[in-house]
Amino acid sequence: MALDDIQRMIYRHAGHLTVRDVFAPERMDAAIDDITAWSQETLEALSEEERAWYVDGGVTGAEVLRKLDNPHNERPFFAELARDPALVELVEGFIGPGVSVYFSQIFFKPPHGGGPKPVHQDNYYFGPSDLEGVVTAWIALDDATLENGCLYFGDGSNQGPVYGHVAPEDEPYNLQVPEGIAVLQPMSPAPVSKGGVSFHHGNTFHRSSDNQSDRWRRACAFHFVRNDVRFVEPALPYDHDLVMQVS
Ligand SMILES: O=C(O)CCC(=O)C(=O)O
Repeated sequence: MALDDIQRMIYRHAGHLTVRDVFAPERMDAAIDDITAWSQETLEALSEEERAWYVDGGVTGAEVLRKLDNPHNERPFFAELARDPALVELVEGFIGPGVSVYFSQIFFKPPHGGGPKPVHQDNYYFGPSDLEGVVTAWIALDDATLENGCLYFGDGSNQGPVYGHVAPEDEPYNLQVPEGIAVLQPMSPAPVSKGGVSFHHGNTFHRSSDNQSDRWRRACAFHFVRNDVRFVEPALPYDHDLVMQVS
């Protein structure tokens, strides 16, 4: 699945692009089955302290995980998804040939739950040697809508600098663009239907809201990097042994 010239231009100018129907809905259903089993196993093994950070049941009161890290390393299903030839061809269209998954995440937003994710830039988290060498592929496992917490992007913020981030004292991992800078950047919503992929440049400001609907919003983000890029200044301790080369 190759990018056309217009898609490349949109990505270069806006810093993000949505491609519909990259994956069949049945494959997304299989992905949901896999993360449901994985989150059940994970919930059973969590300590009380971990529970406070990872669990978010929304108004249902049910125990639901906020996120799970590194599905490409933990689950064969997601390793295969990251290697999907159509996905890899799209990724190479943004950052060039020869790419790896640096980090990956499953995001769960249960009905009427899944708190907001504040404005941030992935390149602040990862600290790459080449800011143009990182693209996130955010795969919609469910339809992501304005009501259930789709992503919002700051158009053109990919062309600006990476700002120093701050974090609330009790959530040191929740790094975010300082309020005074974030408010100056208009953010536009990017709804994605199930099986579509929203790609964003590592500098692009993005955020999501809480889920105000009766429907789930689950997504898998693969943070891809070109193979020559080094991670010189990561803000969090990423495990470089988990980097998975896919082309
Ligand atoms: O899915 C979300 O709410 C946040 C996603 C995100 O920050 C990312 O994929 O980089």
